[in-house]
Amino acid sequence: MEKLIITAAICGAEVTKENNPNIPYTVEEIGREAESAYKAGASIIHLHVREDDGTPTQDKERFRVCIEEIKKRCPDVIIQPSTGGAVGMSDEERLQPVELFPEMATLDCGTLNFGGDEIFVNTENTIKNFGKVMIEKGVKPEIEVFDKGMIDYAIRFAKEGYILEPMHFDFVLGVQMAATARDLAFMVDSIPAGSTWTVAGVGRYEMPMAAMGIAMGGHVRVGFEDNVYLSKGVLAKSNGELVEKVVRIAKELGREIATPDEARKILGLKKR
Ligand code: KMH
Ligand code: ZN
Repeated sequence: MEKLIITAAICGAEVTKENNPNIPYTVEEIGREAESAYKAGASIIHLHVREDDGTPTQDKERFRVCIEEIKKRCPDVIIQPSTGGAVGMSDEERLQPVELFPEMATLDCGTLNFGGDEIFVNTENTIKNFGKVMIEKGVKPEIEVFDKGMIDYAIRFAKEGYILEPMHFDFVLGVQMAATARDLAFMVDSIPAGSTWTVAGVGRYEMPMAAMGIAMGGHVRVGFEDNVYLSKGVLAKSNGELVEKVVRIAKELGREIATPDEARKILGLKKR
């Protein structure tokens, strides 16, 4: 089997220090969490940034300093800024980190309920525009899909020229769609041949989905954005602890861990 790409989603836009005091807000904290994940075996950092008080922001300058801090600590890691940002942000706000020409960025392929009254809005025009800008800037999208219909959107938009193939998908399970073996198998079965995929199980589904992803030959995303616990009732001290757990499971199942350069090869990225 191909080597395993581990993505660490170190921060997110929703979790706070009330959920886990180790959630990073400041530039130094974001650097610290990226480094802990990288040292443990993550080759991609999925990046949201915050103001020092924890407020989520898509500010380009904040991304620039956080990316510099991460690169200082983890020179070869792949940095994947979010273009999802936080619920309620405008498209213009969300797209800002793409202006920094990252190797990758997320591309959310549909609208979904995000808890309570919150709706994470991604209209067809938003998706097409984000896809077009990413093609123009040579940024590889990680296509975030929260249900199977979003895979179908991505396939359609690829046919219409808004997304380049081969596509790389992230199945985010346990938000809109359930996180079960059947659901994951359905998603894997639904993507075009030649695509790559990773799975992010949310909350208590993080490690079961990671184990399934490893066994099925896909890739894995873990981190505070998706889950703040190392095990039931035990808060993770760092993103590194979550990545270490994935590495242990992978070793037991005979999957080697990809370095950032090996991940670049698997995903067809050009180092910047
Ligand atoms: N924070 C969510 C509203 C992404 O990074 O692209 C969107 C999100 C997905 O986290
Ligand atoms: Zn995210």
